[in-house]
Amino acid sequence: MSQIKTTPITVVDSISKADFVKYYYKPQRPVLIKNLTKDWPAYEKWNLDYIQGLAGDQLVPLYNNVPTKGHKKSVVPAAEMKLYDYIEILKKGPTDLRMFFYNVLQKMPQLTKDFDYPDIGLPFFKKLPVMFFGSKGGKVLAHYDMDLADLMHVHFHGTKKVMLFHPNQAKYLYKVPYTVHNLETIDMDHPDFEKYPALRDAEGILAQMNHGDALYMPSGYWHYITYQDAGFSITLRAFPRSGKRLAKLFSNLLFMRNFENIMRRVKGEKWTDYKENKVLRDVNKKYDT
Ligand SMILES: O=C(O)CCC(=O)C(=O)O
Repeated sequence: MSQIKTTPITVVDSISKADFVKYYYKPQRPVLIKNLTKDWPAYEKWNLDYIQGLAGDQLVPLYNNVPTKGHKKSVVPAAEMKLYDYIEILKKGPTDLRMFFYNVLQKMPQLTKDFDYPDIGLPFFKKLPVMFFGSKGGKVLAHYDMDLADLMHVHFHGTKKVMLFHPNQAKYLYKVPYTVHNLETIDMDHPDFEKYPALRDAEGILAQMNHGDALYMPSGYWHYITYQDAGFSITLRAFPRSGKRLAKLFSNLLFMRNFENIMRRVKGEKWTDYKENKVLRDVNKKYDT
């Protein structure tokens, strides 16, 4: 079966700060680091039972991959339930409900004692450690992070597969205008190359993550994620400090998201349909379809 082309990510057991900066941060190359978190208490402690034990009565928003249509905002929770109950569902699985961008500092500050910001040359922003939860088979739409942060993404409890794309691959990925993701109709695991021929030219990098593995995703890198087991991850972020990337960050956060939500409110489905047709037309015109 035809698949999107990928090469395996570089994997290192451990790395010095000087080497990380020289070989990965400065040139903006992804890398999977096996032992970065072995001395974190989280490495021994973090699993679904542990998080469930600390959940209390808190309610959490849950998201799925069903596109929001009509006049709704672009990101709207599909459900809300107690974290305890959600983890129960995850353990039984499968479910398409995911927890997304859950602010650990605000919601479960006791967890911050279990991890460290590695001294690896990334200027981490310590106020926004965020967690993600998913079920076996759960998929995260291919996207890049709107804030253009450099990301250290650490996985716990099970395994997950991450397909990464350099920002220069966006032209092959059918990015929807005024969003940071590609067309929701694309199945990145079984791509329809007749309908989306540009995907044939995309070249990704594949990372297989196990418990405790840390994945460095440079600024603007696209990621498409498949949970192979129920599990969860934490992402630590370092923001751009100057130049073009900082300007783009502000334009994404202040302009793009608001513009998209205004257009959805005013035009509803006509706007989303227009954009989806436009990206198909614009990308496919180079491919003689
Ligand atoms: O693993 C996930 O569920 C999503 C992770 C993600 O998109 C991120 O860290 O930016």
